[in-house]
Amino acid sequence: AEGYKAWLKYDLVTSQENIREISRWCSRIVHLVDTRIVQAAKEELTRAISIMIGEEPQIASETVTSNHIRLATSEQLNVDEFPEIRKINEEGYLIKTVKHEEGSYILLAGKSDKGVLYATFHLLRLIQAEHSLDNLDIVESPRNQIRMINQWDNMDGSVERGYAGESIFYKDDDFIRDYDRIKDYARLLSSVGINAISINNVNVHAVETSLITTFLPDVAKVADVFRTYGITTYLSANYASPMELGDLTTADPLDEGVKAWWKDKVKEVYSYISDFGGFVVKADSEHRPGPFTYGRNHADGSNMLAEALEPFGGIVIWRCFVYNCMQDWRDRSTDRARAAYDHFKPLDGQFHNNVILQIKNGPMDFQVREPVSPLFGAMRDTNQMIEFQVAQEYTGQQRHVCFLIPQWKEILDFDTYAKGQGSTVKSIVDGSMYESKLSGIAAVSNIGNDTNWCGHQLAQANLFGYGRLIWDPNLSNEDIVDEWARATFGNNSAVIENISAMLLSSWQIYESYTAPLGVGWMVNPNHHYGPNVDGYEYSVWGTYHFADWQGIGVDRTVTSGTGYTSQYFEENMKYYESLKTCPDELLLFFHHVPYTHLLKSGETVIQHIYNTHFEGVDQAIALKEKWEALQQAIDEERFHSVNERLEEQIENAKEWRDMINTYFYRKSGIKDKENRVIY
Ligand code: BDP
Repeated sequence: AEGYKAWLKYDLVTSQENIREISRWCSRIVHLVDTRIVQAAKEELTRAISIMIGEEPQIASETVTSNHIRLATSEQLNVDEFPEIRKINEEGYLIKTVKHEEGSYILLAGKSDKGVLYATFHLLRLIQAEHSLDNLDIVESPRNQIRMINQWDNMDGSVERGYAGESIFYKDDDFIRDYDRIKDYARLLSSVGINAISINNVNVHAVETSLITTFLPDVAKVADVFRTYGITTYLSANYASPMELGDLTTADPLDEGVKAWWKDKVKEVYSYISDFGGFVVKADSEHRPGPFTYGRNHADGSNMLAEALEPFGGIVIWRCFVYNCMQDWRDRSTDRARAAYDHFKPLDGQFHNNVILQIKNGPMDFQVREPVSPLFGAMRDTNQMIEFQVAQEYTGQQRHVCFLIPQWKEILDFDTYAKGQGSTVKSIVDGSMYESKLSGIAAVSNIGNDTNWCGHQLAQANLFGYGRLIWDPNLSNEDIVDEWARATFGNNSAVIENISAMLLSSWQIYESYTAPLGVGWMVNPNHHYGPNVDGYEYSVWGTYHFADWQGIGVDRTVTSGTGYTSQYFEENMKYYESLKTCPDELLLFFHHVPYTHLLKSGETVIQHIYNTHFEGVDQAIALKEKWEALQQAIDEERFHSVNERLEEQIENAKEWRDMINTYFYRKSGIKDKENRVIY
């Protein structure tokens, strides 16, 4: 199936001229180094080139005098000839066309074998995009250290917030052991530079607790597949494991028995997986166990695990998604947006240096629009990483097109002012700003066992783009889309143009027909798909919009609201606090305003709501028209599957439009200037 191959399609090249050009360089592969990772690189090259030019390349381990691709690490290179190798980091690489009398070659060189593999995927991307190979001169290093994917897979086979079928790892409380599929996933991840994966849901239930006991041989096998692609395996751990597994009656992090238990356990894990990455932990959140039960804090909790992992080089990735999910909506003194900062900021400096805090990009929960979490930059002496959600839980669940790279890029470029102007989130999470020992980026995966991995064919762009963006946060949205579209659909210019236009506008389109002006939520409770204006309004989750007949929005100011704005550094605090400067798109996140409040755009809030909801639906319809124009240029399988989803997107967008508009018309009694809203 076409969808299965995703962006590693490697179609047969149709022009004879291009075939000659590729063959000229690629019919021989010389590897001066041979590790399992280099073997994976060779295998990928062989597979790709065989398909693209219809002829299998020859492989040799010594240099030949005819043109070839040469795989090497810094150990086999003459550093004076390739001084760039000094500039790259452990995972970086060079791609260079080297012309010699005695045989020219394309050099794919890394400081380590991982770099060789990354260079391989990069070269293949260039070939797929019909790039000339004659004068390549590329020097690359990943900007971020940990580039991670979190699977939210459960062992019963379900995937929490999974919109692409079931798990590719588990079924019926056991492993599936389909290593071919896992390998293909590893190839997809590695091809965009992902180097870490946690393979089970952050909500660790009874069965998954046994991943660190009876299932260790299986975890080891999965880790082995990922290792070949330069990816380190992690597990989500249940904080109450010692109790859950029946060994102890407490999970108190300061209890000597508990400490000893984890030390033994970790030792056992490393006896199966010598390069195990460590644990991802969701503790004291949404009914998960944690140190609070014992009157301990999150530093106590994470440090205890960190001590057990430390001798083996393992780390603890401790999530900051901690808040009271049983709060009283009538109590305005609590604000869920404040929670992460309130819990963690006071603990700055108390975490061991093999603990890293994983902070969701926004203070709430992966909404279409949120401000950046104020925790970024606020903890100078604590390792931090950011968490995104590639899975589109609140952004159309892979039934709507919503290309999220522009959102993540905006977040990474956000200036926190932590150390004055220019203190961007990207320079915090890449570790440079505070010279953190550990740093990086993680995201919730969007794949499942659907043939095309992501349910929506176009949702593959989010996984691809995630990897590319965190490798190099300075890549542009346009470049990422262009790379993905060429590798996935070929080089037909109409296809590239329309798909790029669709993806690049999709986030704004989704935003315009859903919850307005940063207020968020308004989704159906539990499954979170589709509109439900008051679905969460009078519940315990802390997710409110406070709409009444006079106005809407959450007052998070210091002056009259929850004081959330005070968690930002001064520049941003003032910026959000004042109605004059607070940007339109976040207005209702920070302020409660009358419907007649005038936006910077010149529209009133109520008219803005009406307009954007009508425009959004029109734009969704236009998305489909752009796609339909490509019918002749795209295979039937992918054409129809996307077309069906676009159909559903339009219907669902109409539902959003009508429900939201009618609701606000009734609340406010203010008519749409253009008389489109039905009472
Ligand atoms: C929310 C999801 C929930 C997750 C939680 C988390 O709705 O299923 O368990 O985040 O991140 O977005 O822990």
